[in-house]
Amino acid sequence: MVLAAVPINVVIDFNFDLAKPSSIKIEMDGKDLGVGETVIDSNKLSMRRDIDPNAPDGVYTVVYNACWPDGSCHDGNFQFAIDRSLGAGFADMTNKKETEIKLSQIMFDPQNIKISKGTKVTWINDDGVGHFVNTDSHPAHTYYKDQNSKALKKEESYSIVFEMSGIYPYHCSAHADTMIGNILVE
Ligand SMILES: [Cu+2]
Repeated sequence: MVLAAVPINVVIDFNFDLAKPSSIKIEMDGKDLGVGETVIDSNKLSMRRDIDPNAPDGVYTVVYNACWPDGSCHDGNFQFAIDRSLGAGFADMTNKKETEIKLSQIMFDPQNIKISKGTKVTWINDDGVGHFVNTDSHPAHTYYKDQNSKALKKEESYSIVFEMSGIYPYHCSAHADTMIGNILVE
């Protein structure tokens, strides 16, 4: 995955209960860009760690140690990249109090937008089929838990205000493979 800005956190989902001392490192060139402690979510199925908001462009390796309540642990890793030049392709909605995204023809329109901190984003369903707004990844929807709507029928809408800089990848959980979008908060 290549992100157009620094993620607000790195979250990893599991299908078993996590326990201490589970940990996440977010490494580039041997340096850990993670900030603060690794946090296990209250349902114990996800763990997350913040990342330095000034993390540079490049490829990151997430190295994690996931522990079970019985004390056994296993390691894993995966990569993601940050490339701020991708933000040039985003629709510029900065310096607005509010902006709208249509759910139209099973797509988010516009698909990728750039906004300023404090902007209210409203999604409106123009389609006859139901849609959702869900934070990545699918189906756990844990990256930014505040960005999860109920099922939206035609002409129904959903709004949230984005207060923190970073990239917010999201999707519609009814059309998770193709109906995807990004909010870049400057
Ligand atoms: Cu949909």
